[in-house]
Amino acid sequence: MWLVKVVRVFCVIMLSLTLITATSCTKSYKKIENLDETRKAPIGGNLIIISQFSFDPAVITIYKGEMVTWENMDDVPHIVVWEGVQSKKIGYLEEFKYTFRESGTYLYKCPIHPGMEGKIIVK
Ligand SMILES: [Cu+2]
Repeated sequence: MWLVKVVRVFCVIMLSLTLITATSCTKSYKKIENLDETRKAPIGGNLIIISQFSFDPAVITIYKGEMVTWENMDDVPHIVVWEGVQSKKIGYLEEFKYTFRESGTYLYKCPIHPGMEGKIIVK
């Protein structure tokens, strides 16, 4: 008789574990789905590295409302400028962040160093 009880308890535990696992899987799936819909924080981020007097990547495509970060790896300061916007001097290992609220094509440059140019396409 004790064996039947042990088997019954074991079955209840296994069933509970299955339900818990199924529920948590559904939840994490929904989270990923929501993230994809809003695209607020894409995997990898919108990071532009300033290195050896150039922007890498030179061209990026983002969605309206997303933030772009420029990080300077050069030991000289750079500035990021486009129509109506100018960053502070971005020193070595410093960052400049900007959130693009309007769609369009933004051509930017570093006014200190001719030839340093980049492009942000905002959809
Ligand atoms: Cu520069």
